[in-house]
Formats: sequence, C-alpha cells, structure tokens
Amino acid sequence: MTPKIVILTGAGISAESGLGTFRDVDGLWTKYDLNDVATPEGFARNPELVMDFYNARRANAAAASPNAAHAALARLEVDLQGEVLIVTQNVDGLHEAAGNRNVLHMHGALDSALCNACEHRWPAPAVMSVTDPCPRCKQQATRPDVVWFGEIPYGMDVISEALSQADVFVSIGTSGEVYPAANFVAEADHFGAHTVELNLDPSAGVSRFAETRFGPATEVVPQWVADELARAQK
Ligand code: BJW
Repeated sequence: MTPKIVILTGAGISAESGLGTFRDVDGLWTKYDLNDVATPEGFARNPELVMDFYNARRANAAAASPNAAHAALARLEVDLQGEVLIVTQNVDGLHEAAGNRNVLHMHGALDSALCNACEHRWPAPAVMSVTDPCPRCKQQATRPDVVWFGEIPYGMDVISEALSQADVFVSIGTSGEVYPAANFVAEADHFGAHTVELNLDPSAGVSRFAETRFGPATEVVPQWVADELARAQK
C-alpha cells in the first residue's frame, strides 16, 4: 500500500524553534489585538503598525532553524513509500528549510510580498514598507502576502481534493480555533481517513480525532513518524 498522508501544521510545531504561538499564555494575541494586525480593516487603519509587526516576525523567522519535529516530517516525505502533503498555517519557512518539498502555505508566507492593486507577488524584502512600489504596476500598494481574518485561505481546492483522498490526516501544533483549518479533521474523517492529533494540549476539536498524542512537538512528532514508517513497511 502507498499511503496518502495529509499533515496540517500550526504555530506549535515552530514553538521550539523560538517562534511564538498566537493563543498560548505568552502568545502573540496577548501582546497585539488581532483586529489591529491580522485583518484587512486593521491594515487599512494603520498600515505602518501592521508592517512593523510582520517585519519583526520576518526577522525572527529568518533567524530560526527547523527543530526535530520539522526534521522528522522531512524524513517522512523522503522515506515513506507514499505521498505526503504538508498544509501549513504557518508563515515561516521552516518546513522547506528542513527539506520538505510538498508544502502548501494556506495562510501565506513572510518571504512573499503582495500588491493590493494588481495581485502581483514578489520576494519580500527584509523590511517591507507601504511605500514600496509594486515591481509590475508601480503602485504603492504593497502588503505582506499573508491571509488575514475575513480573507480566503490559499489552495483550498488542492486541500479539499487531498483531504478527500487521504488515508491518514494528522494535525500538529494547532489550537483548532481558526476555520477552515479547524474543519479539516471532519472533512478527512468523512472521507475515511485515520485522524491523528499531535499537540502539546488538546485542541478545541480533540474529540473529532481517532488517535491523540500529547507532548512537545519535538518529542511526539519524531515518535509518530517512526511508528508510521514502521507501519508502512509491514
Ligand atoms: C505546541 C507547542 C509545542 C504550543 N509542541 N504543540 C465563526 C465561526 C466559524 C468561523 C468563523 C466565525 N467567524 C469568523 C470565522 C472565520 C474565521 C475564523 O476562523 N474565526 C475564528 C476566530 C472563529 N476565519 C477566517 O476568516 C479565515 N477565512 C475564511 O474563513 O474564509 C472563508 C472561506 C474559507 C474557505 C473557503 C472559502 C471561503 C481566514 C483565517 C486567517 C487566519 N490568519 C492568521 C494570521 C496569518 C498570518 C500570520 O501568521 O500573522 O493565521 S490568525 C492565526 O491563527 C494564524 C494561524 O495560522 C492561525 C491558527 O493558529 P494556530 O497555528 O492554531 O496557533 P495557536 O496559537 O492558536 O495554537 C498553538 C497550538 O500549538 C496550541 O494548541 C498549543 O497547545 C500548541 N503548542 N507549543 C506542540 N512545543
């Protein structure tokens, strides 16, 4: 059998790389109002504040390294006789830095800039400014290429198709508070996938998973990958 595995990741997988989560006790949403920095309305009100927020996070992400959980998922993609798709809500590039190739950034990426006028994308500078002109249309309408509340996440067609085909769906380090990602477990379960949650604490949707393992990602993810590779070889 060549299993198809869809893996949803959230901020928890990058926590031990030194990148903050959103909703934990010391998370980003305890320091910033998400309405100010993670909505189109907040950006329209105060674009400089939002640019500062993302410039700081881009610098932090650039200084971070993948941890043992990212490395284990890269090993899974190489060693599994099957298909692995990582759907990440994270805007850092740590899955790619670890070696994963099949990664879909459903909430965008810090290393990409987007023109609000013509939707052109280009590599983000280390420090992005609202006055940066779009390289294509030349308008000063630059924004971070990330998905804010009220916007449609990227790659939803690809994700829906993958969930409908998945043998295994794994959710790692996400609180299950944000839709549509919070609903992927129900979608995968509906189509017959075995569903697994790997998390520090139970997510909001924990009861929907067939299997759960709790602990730091750097411990539970390598263990789950080892078990999955052993199972696939039987
Ligand atoms: C560890 C660990 C360790 C810690 N090891 N684990 C009412 C009902 C239902 C839905 C809605 C509603 N009202 C509005 C909505 C929709 C809205 C929504 O979900 N709102 C909720 C707040 C209710 N969603 C949207 O607007 C989305 N768009 C949408 O729905 O469009 C409609 C549509 C969809 C589909 C098709 C067609 C149309 C867009 C959501 C965009 C979210 N954007 C952000 C910012 C992205 C850019 C950035 O990074 O700044 O995405 S918000 C933020 O939350 C970010 C994250 O990706 C996302 C999820 O957070 P995550 O990753 O789960 O982090 P935390 O902090 O919440 O959890 C961390 C977890 O890690 C915890 O479980 C810890 O225990 C764990 N952990 N350390 C392992 N060491």
